[in-house]
Amino acid sequence: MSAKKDSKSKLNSSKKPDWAPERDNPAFAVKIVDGVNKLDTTNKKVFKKREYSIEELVTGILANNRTLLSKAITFVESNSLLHREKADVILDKIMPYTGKSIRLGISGIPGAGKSTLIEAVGLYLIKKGYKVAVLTVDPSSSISKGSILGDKTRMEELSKENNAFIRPSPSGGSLGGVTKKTRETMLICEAAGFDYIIVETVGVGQSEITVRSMVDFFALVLIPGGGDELQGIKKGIVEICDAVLINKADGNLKQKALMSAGQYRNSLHFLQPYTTGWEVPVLTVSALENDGIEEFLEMVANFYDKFQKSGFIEKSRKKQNIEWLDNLILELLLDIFHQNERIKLQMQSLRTGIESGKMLPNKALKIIKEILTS
Ligand SMILES: Nc1nc2c(ncn2[C@@H]2O[C@H](COP(=O)(O)OP(=O)(O)OP(=O)(O)O)[C@@H](O)[C@H]2O)c(=O)[nH]1
Ligand SMILES: [Mg+2]
Repeated sequence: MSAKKDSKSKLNSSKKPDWAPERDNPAFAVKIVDGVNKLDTTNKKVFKKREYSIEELVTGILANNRTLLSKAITFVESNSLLHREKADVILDKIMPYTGKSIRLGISGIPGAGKSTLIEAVGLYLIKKGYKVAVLTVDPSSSISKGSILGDKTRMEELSKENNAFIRPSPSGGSLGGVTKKTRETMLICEAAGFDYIIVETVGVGQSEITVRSMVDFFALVLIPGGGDELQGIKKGIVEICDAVLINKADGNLKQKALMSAGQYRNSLHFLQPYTTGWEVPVLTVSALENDGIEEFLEMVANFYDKFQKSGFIEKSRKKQNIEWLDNLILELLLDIFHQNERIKLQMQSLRTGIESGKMLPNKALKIIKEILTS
């Protein structure tokens, strides 16, 4: 430090700690300098986050630039109106570059090994020269603003790969909000050239239905033993999947896994497959030991081969987009409804009327209709 600077930083003695020597002393190793005055930024470099233009972000996405890709996704995930507008422009511009990825959904009970499986699948695909993006839809994050998937979604080995991109669920907002953001993030990742987009979700609520409606191939991960009821999953989820994977088929669970697979094969026999013309396979795999991963991916490739040629995938994606629009309309209408000042004024008394038993819901609805149409 120069002598000039030293003299500048001489502290008023009242600010010095009592252990500091009266004068600067070369034997004293610690030099006392002024603290940073947060408000005084004159003559100091202020590091501001660089703002990127929409064009820069779009070019960055198309070039698979991770910094710009993440930045664009932050706009999609943000609840700010300004960011929303930016996200809409970005989505508009990247639209022509979307639709080329294989979209896989992986659902299953908590702890079934979904993340471990996705990591094994991702590493396998990367070795084959593909780019893989992993997104998660965590229903808990919309309720508790935390994430039950949390640390476990890190997929440490996969995240070290240059050709992998892992994005955990955005937190906050309704499940509808989270899934809307995931759909948009998926499109951005497609434009960025990821060959596979894998979406992980816990199959215990509503989220698996919404994930089903944004992917082409939906796999359910179960563990050896126990029927649907024992595994805490809803019966319906088996009906919407394209494959059942009995994971943890290793060590002393292997035999049990093979038995469970047999049982699932039998019961699936009586179910109508979600994808017409596809017989839902039941595979035993071990994500931990990398066993069955190749077979699983071959099966996915067969599925694509068959249904891309037949035009089914394209048709199904169009249908999904219409469903997406329907959901957005419902959300919009609900929003307009709750923002209506006259409705706001009436709702409390209508609710009280119904709760006290003095009014039936159909009477309340009639009043609401009158407000909306008058
Ligand atoms: N033996 C064995 N254990 C496994 C296998 N796959 C995952 N596990 C273990 O199961 C536990 C849960 O694995 P995760 O991959 O975090 O499971 P998950 O389904 O993603 O869990 P959530 O995201 O919390 O629902 C971990 O301790 C894994 O090491 C497997 O093939 N065999
Ligand atoms: Mg997980």
